[in-house]
Amino acid sequence: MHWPEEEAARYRAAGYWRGETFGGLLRDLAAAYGPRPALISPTARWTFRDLDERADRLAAGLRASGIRRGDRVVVQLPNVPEFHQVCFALFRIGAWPVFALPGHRSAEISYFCSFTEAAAYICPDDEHRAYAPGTPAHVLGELPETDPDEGDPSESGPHRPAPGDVAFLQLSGGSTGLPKLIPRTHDDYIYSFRASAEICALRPDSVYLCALPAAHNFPMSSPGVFGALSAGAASVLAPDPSPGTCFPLVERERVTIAALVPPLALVWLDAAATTGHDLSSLEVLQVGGAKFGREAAKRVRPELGCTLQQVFGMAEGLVNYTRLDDDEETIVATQGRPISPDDEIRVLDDDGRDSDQGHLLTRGPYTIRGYWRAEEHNRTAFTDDGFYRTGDIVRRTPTGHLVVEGRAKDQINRGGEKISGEEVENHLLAHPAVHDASVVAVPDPYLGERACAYVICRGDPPSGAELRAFLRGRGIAVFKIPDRFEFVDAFPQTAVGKVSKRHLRERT
Ligand code: AMP
Ligand code: DBH
Repeated sequence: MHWPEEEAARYRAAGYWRGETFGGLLRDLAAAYGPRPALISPTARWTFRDLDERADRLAAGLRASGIRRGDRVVVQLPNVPEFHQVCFALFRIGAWPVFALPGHRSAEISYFCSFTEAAAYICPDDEHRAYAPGTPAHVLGELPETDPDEGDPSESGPHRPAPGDVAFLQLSGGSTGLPKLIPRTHDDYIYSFRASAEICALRPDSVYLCALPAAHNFPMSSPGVFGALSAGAASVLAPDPSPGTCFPLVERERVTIAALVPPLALVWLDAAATTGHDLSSLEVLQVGGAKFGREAAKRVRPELGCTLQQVFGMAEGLVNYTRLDDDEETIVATQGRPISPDDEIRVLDDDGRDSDQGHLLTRGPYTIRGYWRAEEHNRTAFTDDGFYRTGDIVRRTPTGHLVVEGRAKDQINRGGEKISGEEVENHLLAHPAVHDASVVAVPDPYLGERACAYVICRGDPPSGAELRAFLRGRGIAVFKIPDRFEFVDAFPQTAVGKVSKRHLRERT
């Protein structure tokens, strides 16, 4: 799961890993930027000092409730300052947040809690408690804050989290039956967002808008709220990403940089044409999570008056950015180049030979070497020498920029929301009338892709509406419910007799 010592030493010597922890980083930021705004929501304004003190008070309360270093705690919260308070409180204890998304429901939450043997579940309201019946829950609004003890055990002594320790578990979008958990360390993650903040030219008077779910890796670290904090900049937490909510916030807080997925960027572009709100403070619009088409990308500068930055990243590590000073053609036509000079990129054809276009593999100072407790899956997801097989098909330009051309993994990218085909198939197979199911991506002009379920039934097929209701009843996140159902007698097969998802995709 960890980097070989030789490579770790190299990353330290290069100055990427600086031997810091999240708890210590926030302490230093509070000392440097104390009274400046750190987290802003429509109803709250927390300074760096507020965040530091409130993280301590919550760490003390959570410790009193029995949470210890190394415990896992499933965190599912909306975009509120308490989300980051919870993160830093757990980081200081050395307990690991497991970052669920707001859309996750009982199927996902109960799985995260049982698989990680979670010590607690921190959730938005009382209704959510039912998602994790056996796990003690803490509800937003009633988080246990108390006065920190003298000689806080998290800040000294043998129980202090170390820079090489796992800080949290992030979720992979998944391409196999169940989502995989991604162990990120203090050292590697702090490097990724600090270097990102530099690439995005963040400074203390920058204002970052977090409109995507704060738990997602993109708004968390590319450069995200953590990157903004590390630069002494403020973050505005939007309750939802719509122009109706965000444009007034951009105007009121003079937002300089915002991050969106492609479908939202289109909605923003259309709304900007007629808005009465002043968006002139925007300097950079980041778009990532799914491919942003060239024609849409070309609209950003003329219509929003700011620089587009394409971001191609993954929670497993590697993040690529177009640079703010790249020429316009590179900005609109590529998904950027890696953060680090030590991000190793390999592009291999189907036969495993180095090529300009093909399968993207990567290894580097902030890319994991293995998923958590997934030994068997790790044998195929990583090469013997530690490269992560991203499952993405890319083309590499002579300047080292990457263009995403497709995907080899069994995943649907629904406007940036990742769906594992196999996971949804397994839920469909639980329906008594379903003999077999295959869930694939179909093109969509707005979302890029939608999910289509091909289903072979026993006897009379149920309606699409019935299968949809069935999946809802299984408690899976709504975004995973297929947009379309097609009933067929057989699936096309590959030469070796496996279901050919490629041929299914081509049927639509
Ligand atoms: P995850 O593993 O859930 O963090 O999702 C990461 C995946 O999202 C990548 O491997 C890509 O398939 C996809 N992705 C992220 N950003 C982009 C982008 N800018 N263009 C195309 N695909 C992207
Ligand atoms: O899609 C992603 O997972 C993603 C996109 C942009 C990501 O993890 C990131 C930037 O860090």
